Amino acid sequence: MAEEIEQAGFHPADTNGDGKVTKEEQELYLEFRRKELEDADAMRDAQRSMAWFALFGMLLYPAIVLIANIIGMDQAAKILGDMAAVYFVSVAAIVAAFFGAQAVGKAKK
Ligand SMILES: [Ca+2]
Repeated sequence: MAEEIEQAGFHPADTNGDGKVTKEEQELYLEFRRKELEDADAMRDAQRSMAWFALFGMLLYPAIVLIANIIGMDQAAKILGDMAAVYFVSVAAIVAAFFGAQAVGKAKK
């Protein structure tokens, strides 16, 4: 922390630049950092649930086509079959992007 302050020339919490960190500035700074961490946490949760949702959709897709076929919705089964190629590529891209982003995030640390 001390090195960072020396490099930047000022303390990040010192918003009015007088070289001192008052109690209010300290509180504001900590509040800001806390919000940043909470946002990052919420983002990770959202990405994770999205990846799971996409994955389940991919796994259930053939079952849904089969069910549509069995209960006699031939038109629905045909449309789902036609959509499958585009759907699988899109979902694979989402899941790949998720794991790719995770790998990059880990490599940075
Ligand atoms: Ca100050």
